[in-house]
Amino acid sequence: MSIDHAHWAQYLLDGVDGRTEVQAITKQVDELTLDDAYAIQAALLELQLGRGDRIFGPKLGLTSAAKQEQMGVDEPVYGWVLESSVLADGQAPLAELIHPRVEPELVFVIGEDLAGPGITADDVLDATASIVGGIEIIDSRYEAFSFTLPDVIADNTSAARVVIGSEGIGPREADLTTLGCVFEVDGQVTGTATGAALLGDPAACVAMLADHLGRHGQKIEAGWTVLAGAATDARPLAPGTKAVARYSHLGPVTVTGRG
Ligand code: OOG
Ligand code: MG
Repeated sequence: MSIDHAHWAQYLLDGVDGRTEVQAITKQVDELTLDDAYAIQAALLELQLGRGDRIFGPKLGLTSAAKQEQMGVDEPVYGWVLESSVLADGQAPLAELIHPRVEPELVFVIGEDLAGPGITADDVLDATASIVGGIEIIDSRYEAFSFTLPDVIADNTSAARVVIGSEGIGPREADLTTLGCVFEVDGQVTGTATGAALLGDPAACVAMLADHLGRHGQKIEAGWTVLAGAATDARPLAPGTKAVARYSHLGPVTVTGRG
C-alpha cells in the first residue's frame, strides 16, 4: 500500500501543535521506506513554510556514537531548523514542548552555496563563514521518545528549538576534530567530546548533508546555519534545568527550562 505523505505530515504537525505524543508511524503501516520518510518530512516542512515560517538551516542528527547508542539508530539523519525555533534568550518554553531534551551542537554558518554531490570536507570549510557553538532542544513527537530510523526522519529528526552561540571562529582557525566540548546539566558534567566524535570530522558530516540535499535537487544555501549533530547524548530539560555547553575556542551556550 502506498504511503500518504500529506496525511502523515499533518499527523506529526498535530503532535507539534497539540504538544502531544503520537504513535510511531511504523507501528501503523506495513513498510515505511527512507524515501517515504523524507517525503513526509518535506511535506511537513511545506506545511510549516505555508504558515509563514522560514528555513534557518538544515541539520544533521545521529552523527556520533553517543547519540546513535542512546537512540538505538545507527545511521545519520537530515532535517530542518525553522527560524521560529531559534531562541534568542536561551529560555526554553517548556509549555510548548512535549518531553524536551538538550544536546550540544557544533554549528556551521554558511557563507557560500554548497551544491552536492561530490562535496568534500575542504569544500565545506571553504564555504563556511564561521563556526559557533550551540545547544539543540530536541522533542520527538513519538511516545516515550522512541522511534525507528524512518520514523525519526519523518518527524523532522526531532527538531524543536535551538540556541546559537555568538562568539565564533573562522573555519580554519582551529582544528575542528580536536575542538572540545564539555556539556553540563545543573552543574554536573554529563558528557565530554571533541569534534572527531562526529563521524571523525564535523566538516565531513556537513559534506554528507550537501550530498544528501543534492540527491533531492537542493543545496546548502549561503546564509543558512547548519547543525552538525550532537557529540554527547541528550539530557532531559525540566523546569529550572540549566544546561551549559562549554567549548574550547568558541563561546559557551546556555539553555534554561522555563515553565
Ligand atoms: C534525533 C535527532 C538527533 C542529533 O544531534 O543527534 C539529533 C533524536 O535523537 O531524537 O539532533
Ligand atoms: Mg541535534
